[in-house]
Amino acid sequence: MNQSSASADALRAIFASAISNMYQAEAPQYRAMKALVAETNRQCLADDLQLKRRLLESGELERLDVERHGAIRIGTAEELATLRRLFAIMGMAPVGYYDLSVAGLPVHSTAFRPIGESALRASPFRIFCSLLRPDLIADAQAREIAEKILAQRDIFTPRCRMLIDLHETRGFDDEEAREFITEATKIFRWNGKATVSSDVYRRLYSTHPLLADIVCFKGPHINHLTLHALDIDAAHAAMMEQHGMNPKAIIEGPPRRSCPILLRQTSFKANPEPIEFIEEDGRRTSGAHAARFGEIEQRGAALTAKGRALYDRLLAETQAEAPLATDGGNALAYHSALTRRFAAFPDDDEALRREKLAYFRYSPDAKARAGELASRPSVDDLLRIGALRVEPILYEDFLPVSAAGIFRSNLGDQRAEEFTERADRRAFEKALGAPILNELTLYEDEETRSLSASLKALGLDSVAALQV
Ligand code: OOG
Ligand code: NI
Repeated sequence: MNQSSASADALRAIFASAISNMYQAEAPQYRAMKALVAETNRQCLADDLQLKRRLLESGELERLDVERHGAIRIGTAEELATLRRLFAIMGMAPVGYYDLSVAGLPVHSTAFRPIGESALRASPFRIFCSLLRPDLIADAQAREIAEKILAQRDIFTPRCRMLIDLHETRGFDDEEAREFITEATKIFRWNGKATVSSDVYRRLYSTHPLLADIVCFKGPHINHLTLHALDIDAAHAAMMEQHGMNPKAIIEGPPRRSCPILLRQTSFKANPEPIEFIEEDGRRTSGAHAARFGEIEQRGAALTAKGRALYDRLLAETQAEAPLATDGGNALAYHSALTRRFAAFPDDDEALRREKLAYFRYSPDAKARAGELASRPSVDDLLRIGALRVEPILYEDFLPVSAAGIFRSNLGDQRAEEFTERADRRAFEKALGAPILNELTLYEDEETRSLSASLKALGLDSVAALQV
């Protein structure tokens, strides 16, 4: 066998582009949003030549139109465990545990994503993956119906399962790599032919709209893809102006800042699409189902646990002060409360670093020579004389409150139902068959690694050479 030369990074990039093409063909609304975002990004670049140069130099310009993430919802532990093995082939590992029970959603989630700067640069594509939690469905009869249907479906083709096994034992040749992408993409396609009767659909929908979306179809269709907006406020405004786009009233996450933090995101809302049921007597009847939408995001610095606690507190204060109405009618009041509360969050890189609110990547200045340095300089000394440089590490993960907001605006669910918080990370990991990586550890490791490599490059081999 001739081993395929396609790396995990290359497979992920090809997969992301296959998923994008498929979703654009399936969802014209998304295609329209993609065109609109490309246009606002173009505007942004025309207005800010410095930004354009920076993106050009980092290679980001050519990847601007590439999707940053997609999302799926799955029904069983077996589906999750097999998806973990499938995504591993494309260099995507489960990072972060998101408990969505707090928001009244009977799911918990992780993100399958690339790890490390070079992999993220090669292709940033992630899949936000939510697993149904039958234990949160109070209606025992609905739960039973759902579990029975899920037990009967196989979201993978036999060939797909075979290719996963094959890769784990001996890798792919070129033909198998190509086939793998085709088989993997198929899992996530839209199929408007529900596998259930209209009665069963309605029964599950009235129990929880998510239950119907997860259970009634052949597989876990992509429910949205997400594009990078250079200026998310401008892109959101453009979505508001576009006739029939129907965007969410707000941008989830922190307010606009000069030093962006975490993740800001917004979406247009899912529209009902025609589907077919299969009735008990074999007749096909028609119905409608709203599940699929499009999203934009803009990312900023990854926060430390301390920074994240501050973010969570300010966001909770905002929500207490100006609870967002389900129809988003008070978006302006929400927005002004958000801006006011977040004035308490330092908005310059140096303060974020000094107060240990965000993670930073260090790099040495090649021109600085060890001889010019004080004998036991501190990191601050090195920064002051320009021997060390820092830039915030980008946040590559998700935010549970934002995710809940995105879910909610797309479920057509008007009930303000709340479950009590019932995180169950252990159960998720058991289903996954592997531990979930901790995102904070990844950022912290990267910060530590970049600092020690920089010191080494400056001839300050160990931390002992530093004043602490
Ligand atoms: C996932 C929503 C979460 C995000 O960007 O926070 C998400 C879903 O609706 O299935 O994708
Ligand atoms: Ni999303």
